[in-house]
Formats: sequence, structure tokens, C-alpha cells
Amino acid sequence: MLGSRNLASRCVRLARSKTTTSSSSRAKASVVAEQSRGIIGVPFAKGQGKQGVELAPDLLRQSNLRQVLQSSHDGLVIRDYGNLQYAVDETLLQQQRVHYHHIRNYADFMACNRALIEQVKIMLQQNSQFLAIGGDHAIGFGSVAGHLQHTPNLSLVWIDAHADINLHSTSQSGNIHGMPVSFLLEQLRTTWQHACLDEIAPNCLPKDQLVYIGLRDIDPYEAFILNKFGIRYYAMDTIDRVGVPKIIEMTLDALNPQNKIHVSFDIDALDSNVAPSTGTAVRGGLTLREGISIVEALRDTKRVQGVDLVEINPKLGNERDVRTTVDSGLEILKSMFGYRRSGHWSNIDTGILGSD
Ligand SMILES: [Mn+2]
Repeated sequence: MLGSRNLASRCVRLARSKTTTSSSSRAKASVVAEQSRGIIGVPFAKGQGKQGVELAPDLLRQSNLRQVLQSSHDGLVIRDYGNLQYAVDETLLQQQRVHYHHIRNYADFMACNRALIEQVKIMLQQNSQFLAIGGDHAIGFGSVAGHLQHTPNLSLVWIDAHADINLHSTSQSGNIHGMPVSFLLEQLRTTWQHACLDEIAPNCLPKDQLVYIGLRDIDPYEAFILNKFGIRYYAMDTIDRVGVPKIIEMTLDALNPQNKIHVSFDIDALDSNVAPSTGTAVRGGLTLREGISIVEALRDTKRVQGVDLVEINPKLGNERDVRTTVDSGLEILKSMFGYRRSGHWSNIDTGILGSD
């Protein structure tokens, strides 16, 4: 017990001391990185058992991702950093063998996320926003952890059918794509005591700066954890009861208005009618319009600095299913990054009607 309390307090101290250095580096970075967006593909499929999810980054690129990301900002610079590479070292394999042998591919998970943490930090030094394309949702750990290292005052909106907050001791499947959030929260990271999180991801996410939207398949231990820590989660029953506008209002009220926002969007948050090609589809999800409404509202805060889009699996379903799923993902990204359904005229010559 004493040990875990020490760990937790070290976590907070580190988070505080990083604040000062990071805000000065951010000021410097914004001079060189005015309105640019970095993209990294993370073709990681080992957080779950189905092949195919690693194909999504390149498929999205072939499906006009760049144009979609530029749809409302002609001058915006898009920097594509390609697909993330990583190598697994012996220390990680040793940790897997000794402590986490019942988790599938722990060493790969850690190696990939360590590389992603460094990559996110680089992207945020060089750009005002970044997008990480999965891969499965295991990459949410590295994406958010890297973001937290650059910007310790961060809020996280996790849009998903699942809570992804299992511990190694509670996971039935051993699939680590169901666990990334537990690596991020201060209150849970002591359960990963052999994962060296203080070293690789020293900044934690405060539990009051996490909001889930779209949940509808929560494991019993996950429900226990969410309720024990009072984590805000808007499951589909709440969304049905109060409606998306109210969910948006409650979400924005919960987030610190001074914070930047990370949006981690699992395509399975959407209903399987509009996102059939995904590994753990659950019926009764968000409509595409609801998904768009939510990301529009987040975008309008002008505080979204990092986005993940994960779990699109082009090997599941037929050709039409894949097309539908990719199109839905692109619609979400389009609205997330600036497209307005109500129209806009920021990039045209407004002199065409003459002067007043
Ligand atoms: Mn997920």
C-alpha cells in the first residue's frame, strides 16, 4: 500500500514540474508550426485477435484523407509522417514472460506505444495538431501519453462502444486493446507496477478530465472501476434519455476550459449500420449524424490538439461494408478538423458581388 501511494504522488509531482517546461516549449513551437497538422499511421493489430486493422492507415490515405483534412483550410499544412515503426527489446520480452504472460503481445504493445509517445511529441513540436490512425485501440495509450508529455493540462474524450479500462487482472480475453485507459489514469497505473510507467509515461490523466461517450458493452469489472472512481461516462442509455445536445453540454461543462483536448474515436462507437467493418461491432450505437454533432462541438472549442481514429478493419465484411466504414470515418475526421455543415466562406474571393 505504502509503495503504491508513493508511486501515485511521484506521478503528480512529475506532472506539475513538466507544466512549466512544456508551456515555454509550446510557445516556441507555435511560432514555427502555425496551423499545421501532423499525421501518423500506427498499423498495430496485436491488441486484439483479428488481422486487417493494420491496413487502415494506408487505405484512408488512398481514400482522399489529405483532401478531407484540408476541406475547410486551403492554407493548412499537412505533414504525413508515414507509418510508425518499432522494435521489441529483450527487457520488454522479459517483462512479458515474468509479469504479463496472460496478456497477448504485451512486449509489442509497449514497444509500439513507446515509439508512438516519442512520435507524438515530435509531431506536436512541429505542428499545431496531430492525428493518429490505427490500428487497434491499444495505440490510445501511446497517443494520449505522448500528448500528455507535451501538454500536461489535457482533457480526454474517449468515444467508443467499450470503456477499454480493463486491468491485466480483470481482462477475460487478454486483448490489450481493451486496457489502454488503465495505463493513463493515476489511480490505476499502480496496478501496472512492472510496466515502468513512471519512466515512459510520467504524466497521468486526472480522472475528472476523462469523459466517455457511446459506451454500450462494459465488462463488469470495468463498470465497477468507472463507478468506484466516479469517472464520467455517457453510455447509450443516457444518450437515448437526454439526447446528444445535452451530452455535449455536460461533456464540455466537465472539461477544464483551459485545457487542450484529445479525442480518441473508436469507429465502433458508431452504429454497425454505418461502421460494419470493425473487430468488436456492437449494435445500437451512435448514428453518423450524432457522431458528427459530437465532434463538431468539440472542434468548435478550438482546443482539440490530438485525435485518434482506430479500429477500422478492411478485412471484415464485404467491399461495400468496408467502403461504408471508411466513408464514415472520413466524415468524422472532416467535421473534427473544420468542415461546417452550415457552410463557410473563409477561402473565397468575397469581392465578386462588388463593394457596398
Ligand atoms: Mn476502443
